Amino acid sequence: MSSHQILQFRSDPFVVSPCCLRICPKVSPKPSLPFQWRRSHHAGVRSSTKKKTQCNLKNETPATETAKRVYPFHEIEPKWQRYWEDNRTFRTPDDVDTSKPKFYVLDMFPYPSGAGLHVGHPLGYTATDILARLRRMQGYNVLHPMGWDAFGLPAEQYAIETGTHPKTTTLKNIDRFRLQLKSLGFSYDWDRELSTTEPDYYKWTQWIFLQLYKRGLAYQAEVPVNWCPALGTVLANEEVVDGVSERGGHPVIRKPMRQWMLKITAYADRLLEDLDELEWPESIKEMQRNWIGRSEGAELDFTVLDGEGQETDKGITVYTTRPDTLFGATYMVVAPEHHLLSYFVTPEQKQQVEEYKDFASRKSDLERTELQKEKTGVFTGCYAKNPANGDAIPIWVADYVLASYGTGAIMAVPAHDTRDNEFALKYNIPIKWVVRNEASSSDEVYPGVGIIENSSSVETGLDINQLSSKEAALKVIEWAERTGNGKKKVNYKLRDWLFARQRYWGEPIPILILDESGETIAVSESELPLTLPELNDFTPTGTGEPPLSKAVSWVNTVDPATGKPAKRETSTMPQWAGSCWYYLRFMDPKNPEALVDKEKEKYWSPVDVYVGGAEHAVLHLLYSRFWHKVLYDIGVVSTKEPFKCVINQGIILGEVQYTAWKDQEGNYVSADTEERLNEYQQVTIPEDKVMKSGDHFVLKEDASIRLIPRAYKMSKSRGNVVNPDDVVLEYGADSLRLYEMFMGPFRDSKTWNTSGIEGVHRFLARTWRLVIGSPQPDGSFKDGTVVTDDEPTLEQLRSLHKCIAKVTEEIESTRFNTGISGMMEFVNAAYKWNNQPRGIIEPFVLLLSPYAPHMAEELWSRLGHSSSLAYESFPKANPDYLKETTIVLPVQINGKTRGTIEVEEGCSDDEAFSLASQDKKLEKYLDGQSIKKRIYVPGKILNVILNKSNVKVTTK
Ligand code: ANZ
Repeated sequence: MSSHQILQFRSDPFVVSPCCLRICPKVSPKPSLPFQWRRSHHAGVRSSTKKKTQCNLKNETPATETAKRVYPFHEIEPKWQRYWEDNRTFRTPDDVDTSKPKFYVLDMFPYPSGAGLHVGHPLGYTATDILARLRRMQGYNVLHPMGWDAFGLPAEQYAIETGTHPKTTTLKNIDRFRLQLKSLGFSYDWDRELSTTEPDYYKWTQWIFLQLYKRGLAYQAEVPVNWCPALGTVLANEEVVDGVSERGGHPVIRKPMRQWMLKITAYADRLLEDLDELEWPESIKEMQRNWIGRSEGAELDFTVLDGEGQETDKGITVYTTRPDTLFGATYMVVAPEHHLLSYFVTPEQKQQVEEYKDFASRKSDLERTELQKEKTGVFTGCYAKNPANGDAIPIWVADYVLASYGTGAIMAVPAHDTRDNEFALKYNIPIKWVVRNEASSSDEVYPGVGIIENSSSVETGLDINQLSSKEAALKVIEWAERTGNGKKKVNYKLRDWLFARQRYWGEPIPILILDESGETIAVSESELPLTLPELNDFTPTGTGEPPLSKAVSWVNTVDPATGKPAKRETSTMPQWAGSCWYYLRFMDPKNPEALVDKEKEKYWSPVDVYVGGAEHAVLHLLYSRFWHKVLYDIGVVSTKEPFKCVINQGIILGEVQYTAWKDQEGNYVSADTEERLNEYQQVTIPEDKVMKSGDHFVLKEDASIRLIPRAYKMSKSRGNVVNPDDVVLEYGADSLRLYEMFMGPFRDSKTWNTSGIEGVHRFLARTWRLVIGSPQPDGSFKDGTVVTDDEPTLEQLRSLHKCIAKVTEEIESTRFNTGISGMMEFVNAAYKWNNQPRGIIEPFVLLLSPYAPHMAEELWSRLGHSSSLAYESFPKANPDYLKETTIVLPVQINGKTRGTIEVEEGCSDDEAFSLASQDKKLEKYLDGQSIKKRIYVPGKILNVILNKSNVKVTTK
């Protein structure tokens, strides 16, 4: 999760990373091959000695394993991809029959990075693809589109370094991503593909901006940005590491600059309230609630005192959620940026305060509010009057108070606030306890609520002693409102959204600024899109002016209404913009007249299932919900919320790595014997040199040396990145899809394990052989199948319907991994049959198709069907075959009960007898005996009468 969640106070939105809906980690070490089938030999064969996995269904020996697991995925997969493409199989027509139910399933669209797809991408994409394929087969109209969140920094940085236009880089990367996605067999409607960088698309992003502007929801304000004097540029937050620029390590300061802001705070309450009706994971909703951070409290006024202790006409307003602690306020703190600071700082303290302000300007809000960081601050030399009791309390300046939250000033109550307590102890400020309960002690900070004490003043007439915190807070607010000392106040941690970047590769903001008056004017809607001017030089201007200011002829223009000279806004939109509303455009991607046609929107809204990384649980989802609500208010969309159900897939960590430690002599040191392991040299041990011993991992060569196993996030530097292209090349797309679904519960983090792919690959090969038959001596497979037209037996029908019920239920509940187990069980059972009836195999192929669509299509076609199975009816489980129908039948030998057997309810005399004679316990009575008579009462008893002379005498 992004570190932003641990912010105590919502810092300005600039500190959060820009949204490209990318899945982290996003790098892949190998320059990827152009994607298509580059090997014509048996790409599926890998002379592997890797150990078997859970899904090795049969104990095949390694020698036969290689030959057996091959199936011609390298022929099948491109063939079906071509078929789908040529036939536009997954196209959702514009004029769908709207009497049918709809299903809109969406992936968070990727940022097409130069590194290509990462194995994290197909995790979510396979899940949505399975859902899309299932719903199509269940008769829904399905919308399953894909596009590109393609504006952003990397292409621009690449342009600065190489001179390649970001557009060129972006198009190249998109082409590669598209090929890669197609090679995985995802059933996207490629006719609806869009990119946020296309003028036809960003025309509407700009249009939405204009609607916000016209409603006063887009405005300009002076806000602090990350300014790097040495590089002469404003930096995005992720380009600043520990206060210096990531490139070059130059100091970065916070500098106020005029910026475009979006008034998301105006929607704070609705963003909060409407969360309740969403089918989202509670954890995401809670993260959104915390981010919005609604708190109720009071604004209280403290009068500033002069050198003689007399009241001045200046006041400091604080925001507090604990008005009940007012009598415990023994000092005040203002943020270093507080607008009144320079008015009351005394001449003696001025220099110290200035130095402190400078010191604080180099820190991010995140650093400033980190709880564990030591608090720092400077006394202003000035005092204020506590309105409750008239006490003169010192005013400090400290950076743990943020200018951007509340009023930028606090009343500090060191007995009841942890940060204030730490600060007061450090600077020797009095501490006064005013809240008690049984959990509080007399000399420790107590942040909880309780009964109020030490809180009465004859002078001001305020007495809250003996009240509960809640009652006291109400009384203080009522008193403050009556006496003019303050008022009730609701606050939000959510800040308005900083909506401008000093960058080239983004949507131009459609605003003109009149030269004469500085007045801002909206570009007329009919002039949209306002296209990005061509530029050859992308380097920063050095002045903080955005690169677009270099496009002089574009910048200098006139206001068409008055003919007055004007300049175009040169900041561009942040990367979040394009991803805020793309789900709407997919409903009607080519409409030149409107952002989305009203009827189409009504039919397709809301997105039924939205899948993506947890890193977008807050900002992307919040920003799009905000825009959606604005669009709802102006009648563009018909629903209050854009996404009905959101699912975050887990992260895929790299393969487990084993670490050992060596001492100075190069001898191994066991991880459990030494305490100070970090003093030793770390070495990574290859998997084949490791073995498991009890719960631990040890060196094979010396089992006394314990190792530490750990899975790390995939990263270039660790060299543990898995490239999906390589997996597809070696095992096929169906195996990759199946493996990613089989790794574990969809929402959990999982570790990559190559032998796991081999396991699912073997399952697919077994399925193939089940239907097609064994390979011929040269390894090739016959055309056609081994399927017969026999009537299925009851047992076969039961296996099939159990599998149908399981797969359907598991997909519906997004438990994709256990759906696969259901199919594995079926294939296991089917291998024991001596025929494979069509009535069983055909439905099974349909069941398999959402997971392994290439193989399923091939089998379907070999089963004699001439078109794709994509719109065949998904099999339905017949409840008659799901009933538990076995019973326990007592077996008597010569009238004496000797044991029991488990039989199918309606089984025949012969079947019952055959089971009895195979039963371990009964075998000894029946073996080699001549049978006189069998008395079988179905469902009740089997009695076997033996010929007398043969009766064995058993003595007990
Ligand atoms: C006095 C007090 C006493 C407070 C006490 C807390 C506990 P939430 O709940 O997150 O809204 N505060 C207010 N503005 C601040 C700022 N700009 N920077 C840092 N801290 C600020 O937090 C509100 C509380 O955080 C406020 O209530 C204030 O401290 C502090 F026993 O006031 B309190």
